[in-house]
Amino acid sequence: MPKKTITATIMCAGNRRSEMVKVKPVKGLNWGPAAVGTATWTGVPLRDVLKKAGLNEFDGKYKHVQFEAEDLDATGKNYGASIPIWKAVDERGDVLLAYEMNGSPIPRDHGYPIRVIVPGVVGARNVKWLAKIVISQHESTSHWQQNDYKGFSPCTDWENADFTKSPAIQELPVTSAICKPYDGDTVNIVDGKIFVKGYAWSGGGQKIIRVDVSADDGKTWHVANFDAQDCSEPPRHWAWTLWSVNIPVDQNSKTANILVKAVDSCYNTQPEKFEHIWNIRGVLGHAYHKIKVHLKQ
Ligand SMILES: Nc1nc2c(c(=O)[nH]1)N[C@H]1C(S)=C(S)[C@@H](COP(=O)(O)O)O[C@H]1N2
Ligand SMILES: [Mo]
Repeated sequence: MPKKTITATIMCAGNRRSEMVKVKPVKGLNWGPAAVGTATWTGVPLRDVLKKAGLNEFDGKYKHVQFEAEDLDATGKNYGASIPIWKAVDERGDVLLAYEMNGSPIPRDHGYPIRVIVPGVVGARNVKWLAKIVISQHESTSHWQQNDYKGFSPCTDWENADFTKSPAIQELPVTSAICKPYDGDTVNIVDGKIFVKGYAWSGGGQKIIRVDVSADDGKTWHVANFDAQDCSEPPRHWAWTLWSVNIPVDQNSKTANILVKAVDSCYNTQPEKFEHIWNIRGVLGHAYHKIKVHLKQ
């Protein structure tokens, strides 16, 4: 079976939960903007394996592909997830049964020996330590597919949350983050400007078309340069865009509030505040990334 290599960003649904908990407590680990990674993955296309197993993608008999893993959760059940069948059989979906990460066998922590790579889709469906594939009429019955990794209104609490009413997260919304400087750093001003860099990414293979950065709390915006971008044909922009900008700052001020927001090829962008997207599980946290730095002349 011919192998295939893609570069894809794997983003946790709880990326930036640490900012959401500042609004109100949520359930889940306190990930910051680093609950994300990008790697080059090599494997065989899942569609080829399904075809070889006799799946006729057009007969409409099956709606989901379920993945079961070797690891067990706290209740003793195997980790599991599923994706819609269209994503699995579409040649442009690029779903891989990967056995190499960055040209070497996948490290144990990242899913050795086989990991499903579902590019453009939330980390939770990129199942590591793959044990079993099931094609089905139904989504995975795992806790992670049914009763977790779903979005809710800010007014929903654990008493009134109905997990059957929210769809499982698959493609994630557009997001971005400042990686340098860190929040609270002291930054040198050079020719009236400071240097800021980070990443931007959108789910579903959407391309990042622009990144806007502000160093005055949103009064003025500057368009960042792209230092690395996934140049694949749409809709296959699976890897993040790395951006940077030299941004003018108010030299009379001791501090600057830096904001970033990205725009994807659907012209979707990020919400301003975590307050308005807060949810009980702290997922889908893609509000503007905001840091405060101290300025040094
Ligand atoms: N088998 C298995 N696969 C899994 C998980 C898991 O707990 N078990 N966690 C998922 C989640 S929630 C994320 S965000 C990614 C993290 O991938 P990484 O460890 O390569 O960064 O793996 C996904 N695949
Ligand atoms: Mo995750």
